[in-house]
Amino acid sequence: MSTAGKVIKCKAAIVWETKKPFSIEEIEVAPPKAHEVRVKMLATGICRTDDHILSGSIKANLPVIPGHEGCGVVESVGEGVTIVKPGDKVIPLCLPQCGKCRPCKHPEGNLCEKTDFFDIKGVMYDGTSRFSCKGKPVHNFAGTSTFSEYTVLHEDSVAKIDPAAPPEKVCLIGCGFSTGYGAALKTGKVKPGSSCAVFGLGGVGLSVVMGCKAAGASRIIGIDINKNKFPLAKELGATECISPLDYKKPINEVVLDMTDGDGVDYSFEVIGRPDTMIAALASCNLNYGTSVVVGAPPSAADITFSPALIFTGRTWKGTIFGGLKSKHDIPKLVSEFMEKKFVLDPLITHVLPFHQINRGFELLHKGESIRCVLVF
Ligand code: PAD
Ligand code: ZN
Ligand code: ZN
Repeated sequence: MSTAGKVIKCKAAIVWETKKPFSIEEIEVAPPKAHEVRVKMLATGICRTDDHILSGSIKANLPVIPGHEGCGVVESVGEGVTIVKPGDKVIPLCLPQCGKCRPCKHPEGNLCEKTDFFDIKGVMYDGTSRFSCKGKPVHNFAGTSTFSEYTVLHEDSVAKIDPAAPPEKVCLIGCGFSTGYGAALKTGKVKPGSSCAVFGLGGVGLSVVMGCKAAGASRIIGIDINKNKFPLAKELGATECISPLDYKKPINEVVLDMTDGDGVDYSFEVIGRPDTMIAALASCNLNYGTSVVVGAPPSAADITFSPALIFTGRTWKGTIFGGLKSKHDIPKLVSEFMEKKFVLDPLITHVLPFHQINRGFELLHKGESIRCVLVF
């Protein structure tokens, strides 16, 4: 029996209060309105950004259903939707691409004006939510909310992908992989033969390592306080790995020592801490080095740094979604994955049923997982 046009009752993971585990609740998902798409989720990865919502370090309106790294199949579409139809396999876009705003039209831009990452509202374009629980509206996150059996996306936030793509793998292309890989190739524009340092070897940092390797970097220094991350980092392309905990001097001085005082050509901060953002900046060459901030800063954090760090010529950049244009680049990355141009399997250390989401976050907190994928 078709569910199109009807309210769907299903399970979702809700944050009612920060610093508490998710509650798995029965929710009601309203049908998609005009230019919206209702999607049945097949798989979703757990990204540190979801944990920032859970911990409250990124402020969201509560209650909220997080999750932004998923893959699903279209259940029904609202009026006027032509880009997808029921049955299409899709990746929700945590960074939308409306195609009409200035950043969408700019060749180097990707921060679509429809983005809901800053001053987070957690509602659809008409100001209302499609989710409710116990009679109360529930907010969405990043316009995606993949921690739900069904979600509703605006058509700006959906990309159709190869129907043969395995959802429990390509869901990573919805955020972590693309962010890291794009940070190296698109934002950093790493050159062949160059040296790189990657601070933080989680799912996103390891994707930066893969991007640096794909760009032809000859030296990739992986940096993490958790040495358990080192073997995989080396498997994916890191030429050496170091832990700041093994040294008395600041880690940027260690990187300078390792590079005859030159510093690396490119450094990437993939943790989300102001102190490591400065350390990464100071690790790249003082004249022609480029440092890219990938880690999401806590909502409340400011950075104090010496202007001398950039006065000598360093470039300091940020990146959102690896500088990629989501709707345009995601289907291409999925095709490249299907053509075996890069791997995702090593990043996926755990696969759990959706109802074990709290176990998945425990693995992240304990530093035991790289990417834990939840399947529905
Ligand atoms: P993760 O928690 O899996 O990885 C972070 C890694 O950093 C872990 O291996 C930690 O052990 C390591 N670490 C923590 N503290 C330190 C330290 N002081 N020195 C060295 N290493 C340390 O997270 P992730 O890979 O999922 O995400 C990384 C960051 O990227 C996080 O802040 C997330 O919010 C952000 C992100 N940004 C975007 C974007 O568009 N810019 C997209 C996706 C994720
Ligand atoms: Zn993410
Ligand atoms: Zn746009």
